[in-house]
Amino acid sequence: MTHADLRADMLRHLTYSFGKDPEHAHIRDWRMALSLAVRDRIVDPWFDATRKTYAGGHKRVYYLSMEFLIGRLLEDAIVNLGLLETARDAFADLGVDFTEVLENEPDAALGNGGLGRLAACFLDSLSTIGCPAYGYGIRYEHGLFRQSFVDGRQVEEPEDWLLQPHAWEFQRPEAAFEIGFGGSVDESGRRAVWRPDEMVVAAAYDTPIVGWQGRWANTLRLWSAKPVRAFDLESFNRGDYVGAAAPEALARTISRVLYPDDTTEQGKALRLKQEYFFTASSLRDVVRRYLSEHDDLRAMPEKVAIQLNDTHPAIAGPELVRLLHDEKGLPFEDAEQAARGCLSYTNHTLMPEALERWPEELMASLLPRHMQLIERIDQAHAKANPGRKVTAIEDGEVKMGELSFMMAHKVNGVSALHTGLMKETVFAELNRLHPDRIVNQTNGVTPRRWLLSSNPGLSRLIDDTIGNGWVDDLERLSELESHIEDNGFREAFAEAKASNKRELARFVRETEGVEIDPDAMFDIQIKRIHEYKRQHLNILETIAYWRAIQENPDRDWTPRVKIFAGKAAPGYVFAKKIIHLVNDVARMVNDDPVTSRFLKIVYLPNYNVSLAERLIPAADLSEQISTAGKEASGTGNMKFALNGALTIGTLDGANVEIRERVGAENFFLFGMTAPEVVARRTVANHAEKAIAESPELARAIGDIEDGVFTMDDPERYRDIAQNLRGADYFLVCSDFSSYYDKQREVDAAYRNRDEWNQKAALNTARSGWFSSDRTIRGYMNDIWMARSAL
Ligand code: NTF
Repeated sequence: MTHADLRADMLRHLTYSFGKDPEHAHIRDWRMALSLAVRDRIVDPWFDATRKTYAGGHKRVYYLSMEFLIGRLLEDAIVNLGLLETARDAFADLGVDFTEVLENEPDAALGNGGLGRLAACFLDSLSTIGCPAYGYGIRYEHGLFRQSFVDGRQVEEPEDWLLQPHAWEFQRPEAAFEIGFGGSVDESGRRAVWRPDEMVVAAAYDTPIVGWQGRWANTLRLWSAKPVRAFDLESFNRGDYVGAAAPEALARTISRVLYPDDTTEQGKALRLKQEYFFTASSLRDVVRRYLSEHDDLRAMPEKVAIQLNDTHPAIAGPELVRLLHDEKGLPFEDAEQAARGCLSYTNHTLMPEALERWPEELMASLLPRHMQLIERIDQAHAKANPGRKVTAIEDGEVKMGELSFMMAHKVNGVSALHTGLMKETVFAELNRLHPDRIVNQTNGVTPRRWLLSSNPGLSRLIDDTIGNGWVDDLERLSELESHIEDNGFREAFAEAKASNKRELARFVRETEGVEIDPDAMFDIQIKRIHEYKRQHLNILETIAYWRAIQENPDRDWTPRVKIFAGKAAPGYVFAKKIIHLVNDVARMVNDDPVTSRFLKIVYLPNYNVSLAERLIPAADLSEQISTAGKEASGTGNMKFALNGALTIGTLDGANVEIRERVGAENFFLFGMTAPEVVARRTVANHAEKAIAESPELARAIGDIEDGVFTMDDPERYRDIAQNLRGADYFLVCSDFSSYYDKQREVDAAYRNRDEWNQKAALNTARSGWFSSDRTIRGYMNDIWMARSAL
């Protein structure tokens, strides 16, 4: 396709799809026209893929996820179709700014963080590999909230990406299911019959996901909740207009908003409804599709693999048993076995407060038949394993992790360390009973988005050095290693980074009005704000560094810019305080005439996928400083290493594997190991002891306690200080010295810029294993028993 063809297609869409005269088109009109022109190119490969899947009788993979954090889709599609230059030229002809067009697209923020972004990377890899697959989720009207700061405090505003037409989706009025809630179970007949007393319609919206070079495209099918009867005419005729619209409003609530919290359960009936809503509609769709080609439901595992992304879709176990047993008439044992053969479960966290548990009462009132089936599944498990006391129901609650485990043929963790801890801790007993069930699949990230499109400078250098075969075979980055000795290559590598940093400095100046020096070290921590991720460790170290500079301003300090971004769950008070603290410290430090040559702090608001794409390519130092044993994997850590940032980190999650691969000498390790963390917690007054041993820490805590950064409100951070001096569950104090000292090693290392560049380039060259293509192949081979259809 030439740029003239693309231009003609856009003009046609502008005129005939949107009724706009090019003379009066806004950026948004151009973006929509380009999106449709590009979408047209995806439809044929998409149909082809579906035809090939049917014709070849291929097994299909179904990825059920409450979250898909896909971000912008236009650039992804353009890059995967190889149309980047074509589109750029077409807009040059039209005299329209192409970058502005791309940046006009709102982020589809249908997720909170790592779990949702992982699902999005997996979709890209499944299509690139040509594995027949569907993503299933919820079409939230409002994605993750928009964050802004008012006087340094986080303020949340609703996000409304669907206010404007969504260019990528196709509504499927023919694919709709009625989903029930509540009611009772009639057991008088041969089969139990569930009679719900509330119904909503699940309506499907499909987004094609095209893989690298357009060889294959899969479908992301998102469900939207609609009322069975749109409108109550009787109330309307009585003049009760609000009442008339009530059924619609009630049904719609189910797909209205994404719960803005990935680590604590709100215990809300609505959340359970959302979970059942999308799981039940997806499974009905799966069974319908299977039965359109096959008739033996017992053989379903040969053609169907269903992955549960965390426990959010855990109701899939009982629901599939219900469909096969109650509705299709399979004996319970056969139904259970067929369901287990299809289902597998990924665990993404061991934090007790994040492991879903639902009160039996709530479950029984919303899903009475499922509660019965859960009891039966639990009993069957107990009977098969006599003398064992592990159960899915305990203390009046249904434990969704245990239920998922019992109903899955494979259960996986997301990094080697995390999988090991799963076996030793939460699932120890179940692992003893089913020693082959738990497997590891270390997370990965898509190189299409996280290197090729977000870091064009570095990508060009890689292309020029080793060709472009790395994009779908990322381990080929290792071929860069032999070039690292070459001065020319190292300089070009450094220049790619420097240019990304200049671009970020411009962005920070324009959006925040803060001047940062592109030659300073860019030290970046971006992720959800959580105590276990320890943004407060980072800011305490920053305060200590600031004090050190103040005391000795004439020393030759290594200039740094500390960059933070991330959202806190709206109800998580401590996390919001950490945000406020960082902003307060930033205000004071950035205005300090003595230190500001050496130290700047920037907290960028409204962290999302697009902001990550801007920040990661410009990073020198990646902060991965969680308390060991708490971060299941991390995926940001991989993106940074791939883009040539060095990591300062603990032995947690996938940091362990990153360090093994990039080499210990190219990674700044600090802090306690997971077993040391467990032991340290038993030491009486561990925090007090650590504070007594570190004057830097004592002073930094003293500063926030005495209101140094909050003259207007000296009490503001007393409780943070109190927490640190007291329980300090996440061991900020105990790890502080090790972190502070390691940061000084980082300073020294950065001064030898050539050596630093060499380490950075080695990080890129040795990160190929962290491609989500590798991860997906692992799932295909070890869990799904699925093959590429290409
Ligand atoms: C997250 N879990 C983990 O906290 C991350 O370490 C991991 O990289 C991602 O999953 C993806 O595996 C969650 O978001 C949740 F919801 F489980 F807490």
